[in-house]
Amino acid sequence: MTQETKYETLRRALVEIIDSRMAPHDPLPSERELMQQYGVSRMTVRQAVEGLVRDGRVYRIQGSGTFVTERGKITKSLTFSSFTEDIRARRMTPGSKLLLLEVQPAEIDVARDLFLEPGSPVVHVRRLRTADSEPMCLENAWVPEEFAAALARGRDVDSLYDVLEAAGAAPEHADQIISATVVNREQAELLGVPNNFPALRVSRVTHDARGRAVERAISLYRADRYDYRVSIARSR
Ligand code: 16G
Repeated sequence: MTQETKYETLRRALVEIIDSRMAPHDPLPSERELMQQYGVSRMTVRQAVEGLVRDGRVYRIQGSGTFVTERGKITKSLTFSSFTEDIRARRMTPGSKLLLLEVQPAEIDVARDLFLEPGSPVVHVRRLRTADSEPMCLENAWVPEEFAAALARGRDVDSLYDVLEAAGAAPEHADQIISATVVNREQAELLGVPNNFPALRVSRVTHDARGRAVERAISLYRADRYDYRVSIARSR
């Protein structure tokens, strides 16, 4: 039998408390209180709460805290997929040109999203993604250093998610921010579009089934070649 990790123990304990003693919209105890009460690190608390947010058990209000979700609420979600799957679903052939594969010290935002200390080593993977050989997306991904060897073996890193899955960290959930932007000169050249061409910027933090953050990525899609489908349901 595998031993439960601190993250799993805390997450289970929080679910029990929510179910037995808390009402919808009650605030969760603070990070500090949870750290003290369960004798775990801030990162473990963050991972556990993050898992509950993903499961729709709690919700966050920036600057206010984390609160218990109303039961029966429908959680809005985007379909989770890889670039390779997205392109195949459109009956095109996915391609990948590796531009950079390098171990670097994590910048503050990458470290925060991967639950690492700033400056910890991470692997930076920069790729130009193509569909039927046409440039479609420029992708920067940072993954924990433990996957460096697996990535180096993966030749051109045709599918990052296949590599992660083979290494026992199959991506399962992602939090995304989608915004509009324009490409700079270097990006324009790689994507084969004029300077200042419109693009869709998708910033993603990806977790595996155990709640580990396995990827922080920024995908820059040509606005003329990519759209995003969102399934949403009324919550009331
Ligand atoms: C998607 C992901 C990207 C991930 C890639 C893996 C978005 C916005 N981004 O492009 O974060 O690295 O898929 O695809 O969905 P791959 O397995 O084909 O390399």
